[in-house]
Amino acid sequence: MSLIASSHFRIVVGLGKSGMSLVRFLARQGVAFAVADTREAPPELATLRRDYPQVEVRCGELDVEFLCRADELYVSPGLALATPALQQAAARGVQLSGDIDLFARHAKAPIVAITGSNAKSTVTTLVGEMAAAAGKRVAVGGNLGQPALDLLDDDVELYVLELSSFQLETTHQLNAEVATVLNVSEDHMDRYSGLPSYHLAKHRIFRGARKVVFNRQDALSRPLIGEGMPCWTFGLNKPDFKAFGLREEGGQKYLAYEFENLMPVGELKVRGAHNQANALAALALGHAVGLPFDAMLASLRQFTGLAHRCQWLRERDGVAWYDDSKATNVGAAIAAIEGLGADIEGQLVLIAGGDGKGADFTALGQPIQRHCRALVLLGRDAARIAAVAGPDVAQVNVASIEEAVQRCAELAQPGDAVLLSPACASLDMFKNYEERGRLFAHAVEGLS
Ligand code: UMA
Ligand code: ADP
Repeated sequence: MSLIASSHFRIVVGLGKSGMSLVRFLARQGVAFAVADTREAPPELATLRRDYPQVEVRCGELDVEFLCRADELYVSPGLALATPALQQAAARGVQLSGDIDLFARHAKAPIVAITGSNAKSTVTTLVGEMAAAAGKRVAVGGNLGQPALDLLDDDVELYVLELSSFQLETTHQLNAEVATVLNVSEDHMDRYSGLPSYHLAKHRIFRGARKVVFNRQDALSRPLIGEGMPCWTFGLNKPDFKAFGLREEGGQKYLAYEFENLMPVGELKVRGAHNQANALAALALGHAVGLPFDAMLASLRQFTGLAHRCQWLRERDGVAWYDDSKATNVGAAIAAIEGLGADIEGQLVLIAGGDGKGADFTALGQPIQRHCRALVLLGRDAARIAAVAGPDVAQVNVASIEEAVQRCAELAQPGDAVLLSPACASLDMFKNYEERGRLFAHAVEGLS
């Protein structure tokens, strides 16, 4: 692993979770590599120095001459490909790649690949649980948390990967058994020039796919595919051939495939129309890789949802409290407001605001006016959300999540629900969305 200029020399750029998984993988392969990170003290530096003391590491501003000693750079998802030093290295013939590309080259089992602006983690987890219930040795990870390269194992029979647009930017050929874009709405506009370039990144998931699944109610999720490509759709309307959707019979709504009812929607433990769409997407993906319906439906009946995704916390004085801290973009918050708003007797008291990542909040206006009694705003982009809410919804500005909870307790009436669904990233006030959700739940528990 010494630093030598050769046609087989790689540099791992970024030393977070993905970077460290690349280091472990390349070391196992016996490949020559070095590491770079723009930060002076990247999170995994101590681990690298302890476990791989022979690997050269360069921290701080990226040095183009150093990068050009490699034939391939594995760039971490957190680092924009537009970073000048990376672009200069690419212009000089260095290949830019990432952990998912490398994973795809080495995975021996079929891959279920899942992206979308929202619902990725939920659908990925569901498909993983369905596969396990069907008796498959399944490995689940990617953007969800465990880096893909750490999942590689010859015993695995099925990989289920959540992939972000950042990971897909560096993925040239994924060759998934089945790939899907669940939905596309604006996100990460601080990193993309606009929706078209974000959309392009997402659709790289279909490169080399053998089967596809898409959302027939979201045109931006639909891939350009040849005639012979096996393809299933999902949506909340009535399904037709090769389609999953909702059917009504005897006043009951059912999850359905083609013309057959599979199970009553009321048997799902997760709430809201968006979660019905997620269940249908998971069924479509599982079906595409041959999972039996009985195992898939058993998983759906048991699934109580992931933490911080429209998670029910408690009932107090006739008011239900929900933590949707993972709603870090406008599309996610709209799904939660509409899904929950249509489900309750009263109205919503919504806590929103944070780091908007350059988003346009206009689309939030209507759902807020339709479903919200009051808006409790915090964080950097609070005023931009206030501006789209209109004069008929009461608005309160707060400085902390604890104050938000106090104000919501005063504003909510019996039959209402309080919903933390910020439509923003948390990083202006919290370590991450989990911390925001945890502090919210703690304050809610603390209410007398
Ligand atoms: N960074 C630098 N300099 C570098 C490299 C990174 O400043 O040289 C900064 C980035 O700006 C970023 C942070 O470090 O803010 C983390 O970046 P990273 O690439 O080192 O991240 P990892 O620790 O490898 O985690 C990544 C994903 N993170 C991102 O894409 C930002 C994790 O998704 C993922 O779970 C993990 O790989 C394993 O696959 C997290 C995420 O926030 C949950 N994803 C975004 C999202 O879901 O919206 C896309
Ligand atoms: P991701 O991994 O894509 O961020 P999650 O499953 O973690 O997706 O859900 C994130 C947020 O997206 C949830 O908190 C909820 O507000 C919203 N959401 C969940 N399902 C959907 C859906 N089908 N369409 C739009 N928004 C959704």
